[in-house]
Amino acid sequence: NKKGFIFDLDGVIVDTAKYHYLAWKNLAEELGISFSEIQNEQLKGVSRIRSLEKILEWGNLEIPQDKFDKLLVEKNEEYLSYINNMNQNEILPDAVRVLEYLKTQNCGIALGSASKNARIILDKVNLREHFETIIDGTDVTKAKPDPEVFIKGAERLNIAPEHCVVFEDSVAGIQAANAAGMVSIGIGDSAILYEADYVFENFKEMDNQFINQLITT
Ligand code: B16
Ligand code: MG
Repeated sequence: NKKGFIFDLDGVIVDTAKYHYLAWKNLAEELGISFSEIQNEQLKGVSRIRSLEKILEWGNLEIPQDKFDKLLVEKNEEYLSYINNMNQNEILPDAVRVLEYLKTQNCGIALGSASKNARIILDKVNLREHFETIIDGTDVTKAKPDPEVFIKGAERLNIAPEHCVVFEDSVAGIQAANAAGMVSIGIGDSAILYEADYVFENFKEMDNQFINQLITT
């Protein structure tokens, strides 16, 4: 059976989480809401709209819809200003090695991201051609932890969900992969990503032997 591998973007392929953090922090502070890295952890993998809703909840603040929409635009503009300066040096360690190895093993490779900016980011770091198909925030109606993004990825790869493996850095994303019936692999802190089937600090810690085991079982 051919295996499918679905990669999250932010926090797995590139470290854009730090740019989301900066942009959300500035926005929160403008609103007089404090915002910590611990809270930022809860926004990883979460859609843009839901992220702003959460920040407003934390600050106990209600705002009219037009202001809400304006803040979303502002946040994205600031985020894009950081993205604009990105280059290939910002690809996370060994992500390309794993992508290239999977290709030599004839596996299906997809991107499954909540971000509406996924294609812009992949182009910035010159990785777009590594993915057979891209599912991003413009393709889904239900955000992670809903499995929609990964189920769509499996469909596009034409591989059954039980033959797919997901790499994720977020709690919501691991939950989405589990709900999709896929093997979930956390990239990051095992204390945070304890719901994953396996956790690696980063791709450097993942050897080809482990990948072969995923391909053959
Ligand atoms: P955008 P991923 C997610 O990307 C980020 O982790 C999350 O922090 C962000 O709010 C979301 O994308 C939406 O991003 O504002 O660019 O549409 O981790 O699913 O690749
Ligand atoms: Mg992520």
